[in-house]
Amino acid sequence: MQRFLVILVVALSLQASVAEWSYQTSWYEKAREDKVARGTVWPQPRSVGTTSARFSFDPTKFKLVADSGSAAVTNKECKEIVDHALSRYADLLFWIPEDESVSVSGDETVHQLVVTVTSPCSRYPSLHSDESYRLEVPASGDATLRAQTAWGALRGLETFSQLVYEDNGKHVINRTTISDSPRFAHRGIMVDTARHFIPLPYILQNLDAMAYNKMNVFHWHMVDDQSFPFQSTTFPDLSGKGAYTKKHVYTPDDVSKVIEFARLRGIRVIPEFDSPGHMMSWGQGHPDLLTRCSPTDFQPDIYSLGPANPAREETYTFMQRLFQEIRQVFADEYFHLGGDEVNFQCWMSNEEVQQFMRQRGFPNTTVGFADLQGYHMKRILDIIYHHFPQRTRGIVWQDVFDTAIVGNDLADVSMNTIVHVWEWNHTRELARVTQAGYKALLSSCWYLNHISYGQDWPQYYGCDPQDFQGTQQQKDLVLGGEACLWGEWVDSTNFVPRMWPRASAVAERLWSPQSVTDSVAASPRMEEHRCRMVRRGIPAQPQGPSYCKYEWN
Ligand code: CP6
Repeated sequence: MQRFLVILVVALSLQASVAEWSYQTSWYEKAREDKVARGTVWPQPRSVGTTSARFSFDPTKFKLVADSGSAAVTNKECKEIVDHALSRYADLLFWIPEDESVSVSGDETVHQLVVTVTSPCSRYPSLHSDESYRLEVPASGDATLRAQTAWGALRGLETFSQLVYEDNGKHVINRTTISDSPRFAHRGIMVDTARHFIPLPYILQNLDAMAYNKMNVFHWHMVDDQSFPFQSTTFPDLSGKGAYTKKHVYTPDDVSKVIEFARLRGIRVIPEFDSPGHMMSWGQGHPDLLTRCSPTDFQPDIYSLGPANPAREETYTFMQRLFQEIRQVFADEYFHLGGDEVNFQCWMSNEEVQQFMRQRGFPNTTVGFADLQGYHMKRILDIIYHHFPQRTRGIVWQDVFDTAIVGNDLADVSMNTIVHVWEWNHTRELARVTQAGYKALLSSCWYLNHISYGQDWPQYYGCDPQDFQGTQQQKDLVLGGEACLWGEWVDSTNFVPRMWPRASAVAERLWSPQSVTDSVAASPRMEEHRCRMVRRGIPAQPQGPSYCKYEWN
């Protein structure tokens, strides 16, 4: 009997201490209150007016609705985009499990968010899309979201979803007015699917994460030396012989899925088909496209196939037929045409190329090879500018601009072409490119494949695309930039965690006003944003010792 009592007392006190533990706010949680910023938005909106007046949500009753008198309902293109977004955000808005949620009866509650779109919509987003919106959670009545386009409505819905936070078992939102628009029109992520194949579900997951960060360009560095995963119907041998295996390919159906998934999130898909360099995988099925390099004393073990062979007319008829197909598959006005890192040694070693250079009067010097690269890029640009009925525009890596200057043939690079700056000393390069009147994109300081010990996002955060010597007119030529994730050391196992939340630093730099530069001030918002991504199922890596309340979904 006595023993039974002892056991009973021990059991009761244990239970009491467990209960005490589970109902007490832990010191971690208390410390965390200072580290996170609940209900804050990433990237920081242009203008936020917020008050401490607070409303609760009744998740069983709250509705996201489209304003029936507006283009969000009356215009077919708008309606499709908005309806899809309303259903996605209805799923993201509330997360507290039922057994942990507290009744809101007696609280002031928000009943609905009404989404208004004021103009008819385009089917696809573009460089010129208006993404501005105005969001109001007023003292009384419905919350409202107003945008000119469906793209603005998407950005506003994301903001609204981020304003909702959790307080003692309730979903709440502060009375708030937000007026927002992006600083740059081109806010991109470059994904390399050639060094490693990235399976479709990861590409789609990354598009979701991009939408959570208001990024709007997926630059698909689809093919490269190592593999050619794009399944072309015109030239099946490109992937048939150039992909890693028959399974490591993107079929036409896969590509359409990506484009549609991106479109519904206001994301443009810009494919890159790089030439004349980085084309070795093309040569598996079409060896005549490439220059055969002879071994040289300088590089005795040089690859036997090098850059595209610019001496043959067939090279350009091939490229034209391929681009014709790509033009039909991809919807965006822009193509990325590459043009980076051309191996002049190989061109120099090939007799046919040498003869072609003599015919054209290109000297056998660096200038001559720059001329030759310029000739190739001009042929490629001519294909897209002159042979397509639909206007198409090109983006090229900075090498094309640099060699055009060396070759004294800048006029061959159409002024419609955007120059993508990727090498170091980017401030000097941005000044030169915009001085010549070209539009520019920046990536040099946003190479997410570069890793180091510790927290590196403040470094990305500190790089500003307009921070160079030049006139306002020059700075206005900078359209934005892209975070690049080159794929040599990245596959499906580490792709998403390596990208996020480091790309979020770039997202805020490209969206928020120029004055938003303090990474210490941004840190609690970043912490909150990272956990929000984790809660939504994006495996965004930690930025230091911490925890997220919801880590196991
Ligand atoms: N692949 C291709 C690459 C790079 C480029 N083009 C690259 C070069 C240097 C660094 C990172 C990436 N891996 N096709 C240059 C645009 Cl540091």
